[in-house]
Amino acid sequence: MKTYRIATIPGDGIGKEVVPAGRQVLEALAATGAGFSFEFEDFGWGGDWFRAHGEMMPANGLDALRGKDAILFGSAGDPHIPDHVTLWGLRLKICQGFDQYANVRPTRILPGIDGPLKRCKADDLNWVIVRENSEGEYSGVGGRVHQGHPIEAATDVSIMTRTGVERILRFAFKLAQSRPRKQLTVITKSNAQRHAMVMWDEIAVQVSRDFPDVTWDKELVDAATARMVNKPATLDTIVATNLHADILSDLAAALAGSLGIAPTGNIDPERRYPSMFEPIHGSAFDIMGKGLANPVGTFWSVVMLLEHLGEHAAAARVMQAIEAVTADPSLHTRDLGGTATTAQVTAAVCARLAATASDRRAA
Ligand code: NAD
Ligand code: K
Ligand code: MN
Repeated sequence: MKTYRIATIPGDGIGKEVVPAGRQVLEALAATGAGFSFEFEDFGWGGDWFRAHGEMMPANGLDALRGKDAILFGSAGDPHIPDHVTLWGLRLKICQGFDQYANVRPTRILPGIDGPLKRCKADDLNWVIVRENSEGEYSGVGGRVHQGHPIEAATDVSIMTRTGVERILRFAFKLAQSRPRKQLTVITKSNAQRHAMVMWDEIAVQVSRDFPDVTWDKELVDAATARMVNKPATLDTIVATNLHADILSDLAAALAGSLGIAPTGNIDPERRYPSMFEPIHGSAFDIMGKGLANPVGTFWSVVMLLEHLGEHAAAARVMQAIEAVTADPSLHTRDLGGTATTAQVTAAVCARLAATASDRRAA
């Protein structure tokens, strides 16, 4: 029987609640005849590690992750440590260290969940946002001079390379091609950002020639926000820069009902390194430690993890279990207007997996 080696990194805040819940779902899946097993290793990196060791993860931390089949991540962000320290010291160190350059963010309205768009039918909102995850606005290049003085100047330099832009556009065209509508929207801000974004548009035209069966269009990022709200059915696969897609995907999650249900994969498409799966939300300081976190975003990330491992039947089983649970309003957490706890939702998904396993045995 195949054994997958999975690293779990809960990190901070509600990451410490939702990642153990995600692991429970994977364990329930393996226990119900999935035909494979997991070997987990848990890494206690994050704010607590920083207080003890002065860094968010050990200097050789990537070496400990290198041999894993996948990583399940929670959140980096601690109320007592500046956000740029926690983010760059942990999550971005892994994403950039393992060149996980494609960040894939599916969004759709799950059964039983009401989005804020009253005119939108569930089928009208079914998107995958592809986020460039290795450079651009989050290149980390820049600095401050004359700090604290009136003449202080500061820069965050957005670096886009032809190689980096071409590989993410190629990935997005390929993903669009694999979906039923074969449709891609390329989002830029090439009217105002007249260098890198113009290059992005040019490369999109070049890459599109290799995908004649994909219908594609361009949209400026500000107009794209309005289109997401007013005409959601006109979008399918979307590709955008690191910063633009970061913002658009929180909007997408909110339109689909809650930040708490949205998943993501930080993917190395060339499979040189392990890929990392996580809910798109952060540490949620306002609800941490209270058992109120919605674990659905983590469970959906587990589905993406299973798909990445090639376990498509198991992935479909977990997705069906999630949808059966969201369809029941008594199992909605507070962000969805309900009263269920993280533990209750987790138990319900695990029970559903057990039930479908006995159905399969009976069949
Ligand atoms: P956040 O996602 O943590 O929270 C935003 C709002 O959404 C809060 O009101 C929160 O309660 C709610 N929310 C988020 N996830 C939820 C869930 N699963 N269930 C129910 N409600 C949920 O964003 P923020 O407040 O901007 O950031 C808090 C910290 O998290 C910061 O330190 C930030 O840097 C960090 N962060 C980390 C990541 C990451 O590691 N990938 C992503 C985003 C934010
Ligand atoms: K996260
Ligand atoms: Mn974000």
